[in-house]
Amino acid sequence: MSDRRSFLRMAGMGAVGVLLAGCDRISQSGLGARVLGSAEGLNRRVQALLSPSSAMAKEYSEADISPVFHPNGTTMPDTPAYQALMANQFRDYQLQVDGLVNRPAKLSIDDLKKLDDRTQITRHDCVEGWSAIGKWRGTQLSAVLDHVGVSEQAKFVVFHCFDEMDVDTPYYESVDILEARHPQTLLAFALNDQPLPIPNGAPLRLRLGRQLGYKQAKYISRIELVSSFKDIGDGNGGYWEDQGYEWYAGI
Ligand SMILES: Nc1nc2c(c(=O)[nH]1)N[C@H]1C(S)=C(S)[C@@H](COP(=O)(O)O)O[C@H]1N2
Ligand SMILES: [Mo]
Repeated sequence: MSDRRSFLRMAGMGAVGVLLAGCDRISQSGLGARVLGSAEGLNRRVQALLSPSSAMAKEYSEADISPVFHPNGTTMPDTPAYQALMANQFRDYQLQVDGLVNRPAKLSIDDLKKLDDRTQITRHDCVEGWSAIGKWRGTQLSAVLDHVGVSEQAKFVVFHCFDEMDVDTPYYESVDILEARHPQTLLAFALNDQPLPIPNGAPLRLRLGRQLGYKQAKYISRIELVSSFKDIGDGNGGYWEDQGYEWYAGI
């Protein structure tokens, strides 16, 4: 009896361990993702009942800003393309926007600032169980979408990142057009009044007000408008989604 109980306890702890390690590379087993997946499925149904898709995430005051914004996942992409940009303080960086758009574009950080420049203080929640409040400055993604003109067939916005989680497996994420056009969806280039630090995704990262940490793609190289993400990665809409996480990660 007691053996069985301690076994169950250990098994339970194992699952929690995998869950907590979720965003780090050590969790490749898929177990944590499945446990998490069912919790998130429930979360999504509750969320759908409670909050319309237009709901705003809470915005905080300067006094609420976390003293340290803990970096997680990749903290220094080692790909040659990224290293080359970094060597020149990202001055040559251009965000590529293409796919199902009328006018594909390459936009520097200055170009983005001219399209839209705003600041918001919101909370980031990681599935590992930590949160941090940060002051983000960036460009509304909807301003970028208006600039390039989105084709009618486009359903999703895919964020391609510079960092590779495995050989030839770049980090990526995606959201639907509604989430992309939410007023709090930003392409952020500054955190807490400083240019975005490298560990937090320099020079440009996604900030969604209402979804979990792994959706907040760092080190964005390219934004692609698509009608389906089945041909990207393993076809589930994101690196962690390909490991079993829910695509919709509402908070
Ligand atoms: N490109 C890229 N984006 C990423 C990750 C990553 O490893 N690579 N990790 C995700 C996870 S799990 C979290 S919690 C947040 C962490 O953001 P931070 O480093 O600014 O805390 O970035 C997300 N975006
Ligand atoms: Mo995370």
